[in-house]
Amino acid sequence: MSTVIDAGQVAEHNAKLQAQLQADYDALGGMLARRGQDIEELTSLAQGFAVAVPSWGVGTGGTRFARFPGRGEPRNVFEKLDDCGVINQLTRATPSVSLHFPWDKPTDAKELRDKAASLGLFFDAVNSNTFQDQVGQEQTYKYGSLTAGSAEVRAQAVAHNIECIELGKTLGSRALTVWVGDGANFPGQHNLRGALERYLDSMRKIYAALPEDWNVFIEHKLFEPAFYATTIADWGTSFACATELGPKAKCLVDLGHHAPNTNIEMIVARLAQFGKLGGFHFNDSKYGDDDLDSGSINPFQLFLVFNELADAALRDGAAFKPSYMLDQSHNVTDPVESLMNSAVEVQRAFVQAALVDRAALAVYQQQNDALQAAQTLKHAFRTDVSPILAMARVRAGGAADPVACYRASGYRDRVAGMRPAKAGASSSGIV
Ligand code: AOS
Ligand code: ZN
Ligand code: ZN
Ligand code: ZN
Repeated sequence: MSTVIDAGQVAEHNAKLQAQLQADYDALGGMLARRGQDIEELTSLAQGFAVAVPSWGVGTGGTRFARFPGRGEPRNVFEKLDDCGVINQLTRATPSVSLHFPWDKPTDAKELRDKAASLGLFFDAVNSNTFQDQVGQEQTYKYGSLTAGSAEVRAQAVAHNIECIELGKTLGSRALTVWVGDGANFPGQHNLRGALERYLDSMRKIYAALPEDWNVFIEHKLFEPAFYATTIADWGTSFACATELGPKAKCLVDLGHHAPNTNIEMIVARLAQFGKLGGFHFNDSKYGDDDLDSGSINPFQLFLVFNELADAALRDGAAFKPSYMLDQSHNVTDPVESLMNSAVEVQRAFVQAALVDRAALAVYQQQNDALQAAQTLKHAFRTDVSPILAMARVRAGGAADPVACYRASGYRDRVAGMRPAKAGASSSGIV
């Protein structure tokens, strides 16, 4: 496997931090042992964690107002993969990439698959895009795609999704994520029930094109770009559609796609209970679909989501395997740094959730001891598992401190020289 950053540089970085890391690790190990927890088990658990990187995340996102390009932005999917390779090389937590078509459409799929393999990467769910018009496209999505009143528009949107499945098959993906911005901006603009009927009709055709071992993930979102009535606005609609379509259809929860203060962990619990939790788009938000870095605003919520996932894993065993993906927009940071940090923050929540004393929690719940039940969760959440995460990375060949190692490597300067700025590089401002 080729590495993007010189492996010697990573080893040198780790050597400098090794004594300090070992001391912190031993101290944490002692504390956890007193609680009856084995740090080695937690470290191997952390090593087993993986979250996919979105190809669109390695470029600067932009907003509806402007996009301020960063230095050395990837100009095509091959360069995006190089950046994803760095993220995984240093974090060892992101071995897969989620592609978005047509942004990432390869001229030669095999070449793309080989490139990924050479970096030790593989492809996660593929994403379709019927929320923009592409140059040369026959029908416009201005008034919807899978739900459009026009049969021609719907046929084009269905064909695009089927093309995504075909591309995904050649790339080794096993799932298609469908997010549509379809909806209405005015009361009366369309028939609310009719739009969902058309959506289901389109999705049935896409579903029929899925290979045996594939899933389709339905991603709901409260609003934007449809500001009055988004067709797939909530998990209830998503659940109903996934149920209607069949066992390969599942729901995808993007953390930023809910009304403020929504209890997302309860949505996760519901979907898991009924076998329809397909996966996640992790990010954080303060007001809406902000697409901020995971764990940057509300790490406790992220922990509570993983607490539900840990509970579901205990109940359902190996069969419970939701897909984890990041979906963020980076406007003021180096996307590689943000994605590395975010992957680690999601991994942190995963490990913290494993620290919850579930036997004690069950007793407190039984006794209606709300205070101690809440404290049991807080106790796990307050534990700084950073040494476990760092040790997991180092043991797997990653960096003790990914951002410090990345900065010292000079990667961004190097690619800035090779990738001259291109107007409009990367995707849209919609993420
Ligand atoms: C849109 O808000 C969604 O989060 C989708 O996942 C979208 O397809 C992706 O962010 C790329 O724009
Ligand atoms: Zn304004
Ligand atoms: Zn998303
Ligand atoms: Zn979004």
